[in-house]
Amino acid sequence: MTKVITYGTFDLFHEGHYKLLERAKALGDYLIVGVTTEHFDEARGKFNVIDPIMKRIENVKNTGFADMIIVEDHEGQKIEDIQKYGVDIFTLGSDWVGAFDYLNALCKVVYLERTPNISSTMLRGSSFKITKVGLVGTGRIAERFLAEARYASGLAVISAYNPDMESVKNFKKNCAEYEIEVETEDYARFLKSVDAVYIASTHETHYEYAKIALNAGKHVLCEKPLAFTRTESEELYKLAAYKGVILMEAIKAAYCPGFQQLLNVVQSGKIGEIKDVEACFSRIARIESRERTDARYGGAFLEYGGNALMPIIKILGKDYESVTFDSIDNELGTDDYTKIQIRYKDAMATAKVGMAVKSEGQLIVAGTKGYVIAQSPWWLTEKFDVRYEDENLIEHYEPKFIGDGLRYEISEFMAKIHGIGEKNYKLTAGESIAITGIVEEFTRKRGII
Ligand code: C2G
Repeated sequence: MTKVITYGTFDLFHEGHYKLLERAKALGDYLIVGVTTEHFDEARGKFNVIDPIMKRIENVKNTGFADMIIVEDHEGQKIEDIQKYGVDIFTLGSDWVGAFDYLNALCKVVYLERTPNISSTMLRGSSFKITKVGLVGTGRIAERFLAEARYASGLAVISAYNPDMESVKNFKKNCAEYEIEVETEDYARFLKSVDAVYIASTHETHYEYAKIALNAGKHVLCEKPLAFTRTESEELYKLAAYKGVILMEAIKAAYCPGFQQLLNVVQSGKIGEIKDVEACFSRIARIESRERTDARYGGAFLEYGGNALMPIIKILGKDYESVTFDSIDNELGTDDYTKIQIRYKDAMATAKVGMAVKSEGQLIVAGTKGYVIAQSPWWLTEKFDVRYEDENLIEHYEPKFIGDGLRYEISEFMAKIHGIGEKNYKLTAGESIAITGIVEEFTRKRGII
């Protein structure tokens, strides 16, 4: 009996998939089909899969060609499967020519001609209207957004808004290749040209820009801090719900796959009850940067606080009992370095942020049985360990992370807009509002608002 194996995502099942499976089956007597998990697809840079895995399996099954369906969830699995199932022929479409020649050492490799003019990517393009995105603000982060948006599907960044001519001049110079229209006068006019906005302007403008955009029925991805007061943040989420549009706070780490895995490990009970979370985020900012020159809204906390507070709120929850701050200030009166102590009924947490003080950017979650440590820079969560009293016992995790991480956040924003994927759990409105609550305590205490 000749055993054949093939793999695929089989998203939005189409004729190309059908013909491939038909010919794969004809290569032998028994066909095994490996269907990829969402996690594996995300790890190999496919963020845009629409059908859930059960539906994709069902579609493969309905062709009647597969004698066995398996799930593919990690790199290197093909080698395992071929040996495990005694496979004679490995086959894939001709878009993969050469990529799997190394499997010739184990079995015969056959590339089948790809069916022309049909693909999941094409179908994705026609199932949704492309979301036109506008950038509010034209600083460094807006530039990074443009570069990363190319890896997410379903959107086109078409315009930008900023009344600051100096910043617009730099943006036009640095981002000429993207051919973005820049509006410098009329925010309402700019909003008319887009379906969604990414707000990356200065902190104090986030709330107003977000509110106007939501009122105009636009989806909003807003940089942190979303607002300076809890009431404002609540108002924005209520407004988004009322208008039936998406509002997301852009705290990048929350949307990264590695961080999700870390949360799962923490919540699995492996390290017992959680008693302490320590998160540090520091970056020595350039002397001419806004966070170092703005005497009112500059400083480490407003710039990086959201990053360090996010894992605390995700792990210990929204209902803290008290928050205290301690800062080292500079001559402008903004904070170079701030420690935030948060007390919960049965646990505590510390967040440390620095823009002119550098420290180890790690995340430690301490429990009654052990602890999780995500090594610097934890916010990418490319590696973390679970460690115990017995120092010989270490479980090491190395989740995949691609690019600078923004593409995960952008993909999540698009998935929400298109109504695909899971419910909103990566950073909920409640968690984002709780983070704003801490921002409010800081801004009030220091007389910023
Ligand atoms: N295919 C085809 N003709 C098309 C489109 C796809 O023959 N017009 C084939 C692909 O070459 C592949 C299979 O259909 O062999 C499944 O395609 P995808 O769902 O796009 O999966 P892919 O990303 O190619 O997964 O481990 C996963 C595999 O490496 C391949």
